[in-house]
Amino acid sequence: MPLSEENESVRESEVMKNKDGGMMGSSLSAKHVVKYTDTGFVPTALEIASGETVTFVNESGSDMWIASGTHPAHEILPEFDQMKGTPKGSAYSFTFIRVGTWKFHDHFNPSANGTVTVK
Ligand SMILES: [Cu+2]
Repeated sequence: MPLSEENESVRESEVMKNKDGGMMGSSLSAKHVVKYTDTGFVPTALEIASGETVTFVNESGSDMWIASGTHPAHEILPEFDQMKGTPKGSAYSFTFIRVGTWKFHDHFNPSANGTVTVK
């Protein structure tokens, strides 16, 4: 089975900067999306600004439980934790405030993981 996992860095965050007056109130737009697939997260690493929201979309065939590292304690950013599993088609959004590099994973399948860097 050819597993061509070429995660070329997808840098949507660089392209979509539109913060200048802050008058649009567009906090609901899903600017940063991470898909959870049967082969893992896509992309596995992304970079955002503090105050931005990342939406994790479950496109896998299994339940998804997003949580911060380190499995199983999730202590690096405890509030970044879905706290439950949700099925295919569901989504979990989290707004990152704290600057840092935050590892995340699927709590059901911790080998599926990635990193959000907040600047
Ligand atoms: Cu976990």
